[in-house]
Amino acid sequence: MKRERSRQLFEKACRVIPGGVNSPVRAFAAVGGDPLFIREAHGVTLVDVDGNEFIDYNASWGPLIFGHAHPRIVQAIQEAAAQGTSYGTPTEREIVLAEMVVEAVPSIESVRMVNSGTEAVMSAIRLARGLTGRDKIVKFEGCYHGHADSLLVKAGSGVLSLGIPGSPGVPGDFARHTLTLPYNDEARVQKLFEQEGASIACLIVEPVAGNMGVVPPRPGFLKALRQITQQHGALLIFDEVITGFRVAYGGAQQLYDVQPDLTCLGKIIGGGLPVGAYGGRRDLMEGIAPTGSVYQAGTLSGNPLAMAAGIEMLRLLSGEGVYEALEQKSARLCEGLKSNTQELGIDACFTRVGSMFSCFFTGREVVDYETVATCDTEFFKRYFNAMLEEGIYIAPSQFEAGFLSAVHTDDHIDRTLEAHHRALKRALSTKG
Ligand code: KE4
Repeated sequence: MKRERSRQLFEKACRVIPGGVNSPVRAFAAVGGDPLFIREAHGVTLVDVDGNEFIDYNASWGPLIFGHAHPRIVQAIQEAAAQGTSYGTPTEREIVLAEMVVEAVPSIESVRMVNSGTEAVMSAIRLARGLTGRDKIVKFEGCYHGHADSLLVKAGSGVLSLGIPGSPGVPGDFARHTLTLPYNDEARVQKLFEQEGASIACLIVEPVAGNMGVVPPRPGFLKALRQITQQHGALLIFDEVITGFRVAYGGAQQLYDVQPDLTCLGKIIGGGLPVGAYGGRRDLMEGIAPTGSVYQAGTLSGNPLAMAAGIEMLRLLSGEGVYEALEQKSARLCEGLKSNTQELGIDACFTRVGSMFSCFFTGREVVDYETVATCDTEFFKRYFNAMLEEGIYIAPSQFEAGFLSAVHTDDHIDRTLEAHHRALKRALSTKG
C-alpha cells in the first residue's frame, strides 16, 4: 500500500507538533509505522492523502455514530456558520441541545456544556469535591477519564497503550487523593469505602469500560456502586463520554437502569465537533457558578456550530429503529469476527455492548485491567497492519474500542469479514 504522502506529512508534522500529532494515540506508537493522514471521509469510508480507502471502525474514537460528513450534520454546521461562529453570549441552540440531553438521559435535570470530555470530567469532580467538602476520589484501573491531573493515575487508553502508569507532571499531592481499584470488583469497593468512605467525594466509573478495550460491567456491579456511594455520602459519577448515546439513547444508565448523581458526556453529542458536557440533578448542578460557588467557565462552551452539529446528531439518533439496527448489525459483525478467529485457532476474547466492541487476543476471559494485560500486543500489531493492508481501519491500539455506525451496511460487514479472515491469516503467517 502506497503511504508515501502520509510519510512525508508525518515528517513535516514532527517538526512543528509534538510527535507529529495532536493526541498521542494517533501516532501509531502501539502498532508501528507512520500514521495515516486522512484527506476526507464520507459515510463509513476514510480516504488518506495517498488515495487509499478504508472502511472505518474507529469513528474518530466514537463520535461519528452516523458516519462521516453526514449531509444533515454538514448542512446544520454550514447554516450555523453563516450566522457567525461564536458570540460569547447565550444562544437558543444551547437550550435546544440541553433540553434534548435532559429529555434523553434519565439522571440529568440540568446540564453544562464544555469543550471536551476531559473538561466535563474535571468539572464534575470539582463539583463533587465542592459539594461534599471531601478531597478523595475513586477510579478504576484501566478506565480513562481524560487527562486532568488527578485522573492520570493508572489510566487506560493512550496512557495504557504507551505503558505509562500515571504521568510525569502530576503532583504527588494530586495523585494521593485518587484511589484506584480493579474494575468489576465490588468487594474491593465495599472494603475501601468502609475504610475511607467519610473522606471520599466521588467515585467515577466508565459504566462500560471502553479505554482498555470494551469491558462490560459484571451483572450487579453498577448497582453495587450506586448503593455503596449512597451509603457513604459520596457522589457517583458515570463517565459516559463513550457510552452516552452510544449504547442507548439514554446511555448506559438507561441500559443498566442505574442512576448516577452526575454524568459526563462528550464525543457523540458534538456530532464530530468539540463538545463535552456534565449534568445531573438540578440541586447538584446549581452548585456551579454562577448559581453556586464551584467555579467553571469556557470561552467557546456552547459554541453555536458545535451545538448545531450536536442537535442534528441527536435528531438522527432519536429516529425510529436506530438502536435496534445498530444492535443487529453489530451482533452480526462480531459473530463473524469471532467465527473467523475460531476457525483459524486464534485465542481471542470478544466483548460487545451495543455498537461498541473489542477483540482481545488472549485466551483469558477479559474482565478487568489485569486480564486485559494478558493480551498478545505483538500479534495485535501484525493484525492491525494486515487489516490496514486489507482496507479496514480500526483503532491503532489493542486497548481501544471498535465502533459500528448506523451507516455501515450489510455489504460493508460482509467485505469486512472477508478482509478480516485474510488479515488474520497474514498476521499468523508473519508470526515473529
Ligand atoms: P476528550 O478530552 O478526549 O474529549 O475526552 C476524554 C475522555 C473522557 N472519558 C472517556 C470515557 C473517554 O474515552 C475519553 C477520551 N477517549 C479517548 C479514546 N478512548 C480519546 C482519544 C484520544 O485520546 O485521542
